[in-house]
Amino acid sequence: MHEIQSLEAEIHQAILEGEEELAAQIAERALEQGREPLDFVENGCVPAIREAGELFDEGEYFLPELVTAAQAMKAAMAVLEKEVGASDSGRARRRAVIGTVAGDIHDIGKTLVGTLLSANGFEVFDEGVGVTVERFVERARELDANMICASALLTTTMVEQRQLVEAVRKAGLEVKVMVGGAPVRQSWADEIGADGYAESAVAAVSVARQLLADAEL
Ligand code: B12
Repeated sequence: MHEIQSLEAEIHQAILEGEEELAAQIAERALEQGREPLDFVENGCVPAIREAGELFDEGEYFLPELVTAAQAMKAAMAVLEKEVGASDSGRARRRAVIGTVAGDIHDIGKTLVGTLLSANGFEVFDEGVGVTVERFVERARELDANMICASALLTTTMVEQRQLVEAVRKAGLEVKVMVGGAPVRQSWADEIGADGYAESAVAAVSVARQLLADAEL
């Protein structure tokens, strides 16, 4: 029992200290010990990066420390993501274009959402960060996607989600738009006319499934 707690505590500390290699090693050890990768991401890694954010807010951390913490988190996630159940792949493929909106470089949450969607039978096209509205629309059209997932982490970039919804409607695309990211709320999704919102990667999978079931795909 102690080992379980200590692995989480260890990765927490490794991320806070920006220890990239160590974080990856701890993630490997967690897998070797049969830990469920998603649980480990959510209970070990996510609280650590959030704490790094709080320390940044409080002036305890400066940007370089936040950057190295994020790098350590990504190194751990790269190890853990490989093992996030590929078991559901027999399901009918549904196509999702995912990205972080223009002007925003935060990609940890977006990548987690993409990984989980893909582990749950979606074909995911990750366009990375700084994705313009035009690019989202163009990719959705050329891939004949069922869904666009747009992540925004800054209050200043959330407006891109509104423009995205408008552009998708204007283009007449039959594609659901799902929005998310730390500052995004259901009320914002409603206000901009998005089809869906989820507060976490796990919830994003059920919302996506529901939206596409509603569309009778
Ligand atoms: C790590 C981090 C960084 C890293 C990003 C590294 C990377 N590769 O992503 C670095 C250091 C580079 C960074 C830079 C900056 N950051 Co920063 N960053 C954070 C921090 C601490 C954590 C974000 C994170 O990864 N969380 C963990 C993930 C797992 O959570 P998540 O992103 O919320 O995603 C989950 C859900 O939201 C949801 N979700 C996410 N996307 C989507 C999409 C869809 C479709 C759905 C359905 C769901 C969904 O599912 C995810 C998993 O459960 C946050 C603080 C916070 N509390 O969010 C600040 C924060 C977002 N950053 C902030 C700021 C200000 C900046 C900078 C402007 C700082 C600067 N002065 O330069 C720059 C931004 C530059 C830019 N143009 O983008 C502010 C934003 C404030 C605001 N009101 O807008 C925050 C809130 C910190 C703060 N309190 O000041 N940052």
